[in-house]
Amino acid sequence: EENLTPNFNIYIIQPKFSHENRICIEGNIASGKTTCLEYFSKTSNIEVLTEPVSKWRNVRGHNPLALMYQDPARWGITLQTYVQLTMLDRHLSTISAPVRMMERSIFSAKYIFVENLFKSGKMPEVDYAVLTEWFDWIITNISIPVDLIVYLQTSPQTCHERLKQRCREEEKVIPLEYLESIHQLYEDWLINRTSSPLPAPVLVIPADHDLQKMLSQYEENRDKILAAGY
Ligand code: DCP
Repeated sequence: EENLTPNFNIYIIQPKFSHENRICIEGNIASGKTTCLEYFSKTSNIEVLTEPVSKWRNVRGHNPLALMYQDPARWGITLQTYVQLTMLDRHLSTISAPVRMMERSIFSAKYIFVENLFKSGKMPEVDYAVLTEWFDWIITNISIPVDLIVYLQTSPQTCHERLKQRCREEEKVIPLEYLESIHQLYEDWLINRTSSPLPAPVLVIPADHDLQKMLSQYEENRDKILAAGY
């Protein structure tokens, strides 16, 4: 029988290197993902993609990140639609080294941030439904390979302290409770494994420590991280 369904596999990812390791660094807001990425960016043969947060703060002169924090019920879908696009673009961009490390993923954007907005009653059900349809379409029709998730596991209190020190204008309104619910969603996804599917194996790195200790932990885990996918 003729198959009338169009073939939506529009992205054919050709491996460029004999092994390609795609590593996603995950963790709460201000858990130290950027520091981790910066540390490994000094290693040769690694391509590091930081989170496109500058785009979320400026799309054609608009700041959907700030709008989302000001009025999540109105602007949550606006930010999260754009986050989903920028994440997809990152995942699909041509890989330029045998190892690629990126900050967060299209998976945590949906399973953590969209889920949090909806569950906390800050996103209308219709917005959640539309975002979910988009996400489901993307992951069924487009291949998004991930070989390892590195979970920087923090306490919400530590993130709150770091957030206050960092002083990013948009984030001044984030209360501890917000970080607690993001934390719980991460734990249910990556540790308890009771919520959403895992796209890759998970390596957990305790991340409440000071910078020096964090850097030595990254060094200790270097081989485990970089050998992912082999
Ligand atoms: N954000 C969001 N929805 C997403 C992804 C991120 O609302 N799907 C928000 C949370 C933060 C901002 O975007 O306010 C930047 O997020 P990150 O925590 O990923 O970036 P950080 O710079 O905080 O990471 P780190 O401090 O760990 O380096």
